[in-house]
Amino acid sequence: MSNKLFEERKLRIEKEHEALLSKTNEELFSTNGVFNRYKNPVVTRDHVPLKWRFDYNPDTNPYFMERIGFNATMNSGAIKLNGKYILVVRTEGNDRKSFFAVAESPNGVDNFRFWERPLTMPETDDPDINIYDMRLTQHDDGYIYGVFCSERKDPDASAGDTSSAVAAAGIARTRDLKSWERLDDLKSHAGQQRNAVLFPHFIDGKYAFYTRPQDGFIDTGSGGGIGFGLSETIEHAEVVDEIIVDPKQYHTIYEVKNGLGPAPIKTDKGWLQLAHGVRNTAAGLRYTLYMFMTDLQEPWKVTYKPAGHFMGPLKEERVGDVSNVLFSNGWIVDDDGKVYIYYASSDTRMHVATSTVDQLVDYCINTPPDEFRSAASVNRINNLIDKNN
Ligand code: M1P
Repeated sequence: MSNKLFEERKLRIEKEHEALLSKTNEELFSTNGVFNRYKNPVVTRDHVPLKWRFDYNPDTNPYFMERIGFNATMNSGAIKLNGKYILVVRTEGNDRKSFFAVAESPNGVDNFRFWERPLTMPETDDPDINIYDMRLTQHDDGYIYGVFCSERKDPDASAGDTSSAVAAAGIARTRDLKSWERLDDLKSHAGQQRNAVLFPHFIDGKYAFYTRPQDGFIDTGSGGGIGFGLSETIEHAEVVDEIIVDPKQYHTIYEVKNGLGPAPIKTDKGWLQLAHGVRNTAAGLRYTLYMFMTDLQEPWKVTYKPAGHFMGPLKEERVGDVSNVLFSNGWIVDDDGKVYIYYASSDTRMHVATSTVDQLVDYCINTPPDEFRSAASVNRINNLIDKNN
């Protein structure tokens, strides 16, 4: 028996969904000249396929209601594969659980469509409660690795404490982003781990990780910043010693904590690095993106580091589930040097900004470094004025 309401709703929802998915994006003019933002977000919760959300059977869903709701599409790993721009999207359901789902676009800036099903990530013997924020690395050993946060309840939480959690770096590998082999979580001797990133090359025949040691689940505590360490194997990865590459520091945009974004981009002047820095304010934590470069041979040594943030949340980016946050864990560099920076705003939706390797290197090398005092900042401005006169 036909159901008019079901048919009308289905038709309208499908039409609106298709219009969203096929909408053309628009590059915005850039006053700073370093990168260009785009008019529309690239992946939102409304992009999630309708077949993941609605029961299409009029007998069991006569009102054509959404059966499974989605809250956010955020912090996505990125890679170019078979000519497609691919995001491994942190997709979060209304049930607060995050999982990974692949969305691909023919041009990197619009028309992102999810693959048919979300990614099935195998569990370890100690199942994750929540998984998120995958960094993708095409490694010398031939595999694509996904390193992500695996969250579990803190086994030492006192009775009645239903919030305390433990963060570890989960590791999985694939060749096609479809079938994944789960490896042991990274073993670190420096507390909990989030924001761990696998470096693409062997160093002294070992796997190398950027890390972010932290004492607690939210607070990094004595964890000093973005770290770096080597592991003999990847199947049972263990970083025994972690050195601090980029320390957190008083009265900076990364005063409270920081963490590396995507795996770095190799250039002839060193590795381009994108990270997030966190400071506290009366309105809560503020997350911005910043950049630095590290040495080509010794990628744990910072060579250039512009003062302050590279990108901060602007306009509607400022509002969302966790407001005043920009977070990036994915970028793609094309053969012609164009860079697609994928970033999430306020833990809610995904955006893209584009630049080039040359512009980003120029930004890192020629933006004055931080000298950590107001007087030094004024001096820096006066130097530029003098140069311009
Ligand atoms: O809510 C902002 C971000 O908070 C965490 O990042 P960090 O460990 O650096 O504080 C993560 O939960 C991240 O997913 C989230 O976007």
